[in-house]
Amino acid sequence: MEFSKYHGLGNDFILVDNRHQPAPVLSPEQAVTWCDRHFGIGADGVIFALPGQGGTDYTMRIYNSDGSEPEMCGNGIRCMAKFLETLESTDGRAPQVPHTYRIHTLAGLISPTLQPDGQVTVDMGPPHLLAQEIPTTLAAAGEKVVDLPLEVAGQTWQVTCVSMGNPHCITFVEDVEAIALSTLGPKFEHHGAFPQRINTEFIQVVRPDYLKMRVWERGAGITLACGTGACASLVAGVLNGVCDRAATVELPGGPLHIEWRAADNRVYMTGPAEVVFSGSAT
Ligand code: ZDP
Repeated sequence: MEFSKYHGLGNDFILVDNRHQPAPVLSPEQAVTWCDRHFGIGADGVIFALPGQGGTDYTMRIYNSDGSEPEMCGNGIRCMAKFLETLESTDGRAPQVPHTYRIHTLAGLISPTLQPDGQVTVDMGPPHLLAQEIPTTLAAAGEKVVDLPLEVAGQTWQVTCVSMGNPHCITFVEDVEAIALSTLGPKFEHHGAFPQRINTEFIQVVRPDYLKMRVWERGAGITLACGTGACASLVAGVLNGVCDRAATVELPGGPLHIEWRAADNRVYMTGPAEVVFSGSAT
C-alpha cells in the first residue's frame, strides 16, 4: 500500500490516498503498527484523504498513534492540503495557488488555503466553550470553564477548556520547561473530569503576542506540535485576558501564527507542512 510521510512542525503523519474508497483502507490496529517508531514507519497519526461529502471537496479521517479517532487535527489538515496539491498535480490538474479546499471532518467543515509562500492557512471554525461541548464535568452544562481549579497529581491547576472540535485543557505557567510533561500528561488525559479524555497544553506567556507551548496529546503523548492545541491555547489566553487575539505560538517544532477574529468568531492558523518521503508498506 502506497503512503506519503508529512510533518507540520515535527508533528508527523502518514498520508494515504483514500480518494477512491468510501472508508479508511486501514484498520485502527494497522494504523497503530504503521505509527510505531521502531517496528513501523513511525508517526503521530495516520490521515486518510477520502471523497468529499455534503458538498465538500474531500473528507479527512485520522487515527492517533494509539488507534483512537480524533475529530480534528490542525497540523494534519495542513499536511493533507499539501498532499492533495501533489495528488491533483500528478493527475494533471494542479490547483492554482492560492487555493482553498473545503474538507469535511468529524468537527464539521474545515477550509485550508494553500498560500503562494508554501504555508497553509486554515479556517479552523469557531471555538466551542461550553462545558458539555468540551466535554468536561468541571462546570455545569451551559457554563464556560475559564480559570477553574483542577486537582492533578496532588496539585491544584487553574485550567481553561476549549474545543476546536477536539477537546483541550490549557494551563498558564511561569516556565513551560519546568513542567514534568511525561508524568503529568497522562494524569490530565485520563482525569475523571474529561469523559472523552483530553489534550493538555501548558502555556507560558512571553508577550501578549507570543506564547510558548508544550503539549501532551490525547492518544499520542508528547508531540512536537499541535495545531488545534495552539488555536485552543490562544483562545484560552484571550478568555483569561493574558494575550492578544493574534499571536505567534512557539511549539517545540517551531512557530504557528494564530488569530481568533472578533469579526467572525473563527480561528485562523497559518504554518508550514512538508513532505518527507513516499513509500509502500504492507
Ligand atoms: O484530539 C486528539 O486526540 C489529538 N491527538 C488529535 C491530533 C491533534 C493534532 N496534534 C493537531 O495538530 O491538531 C494533530
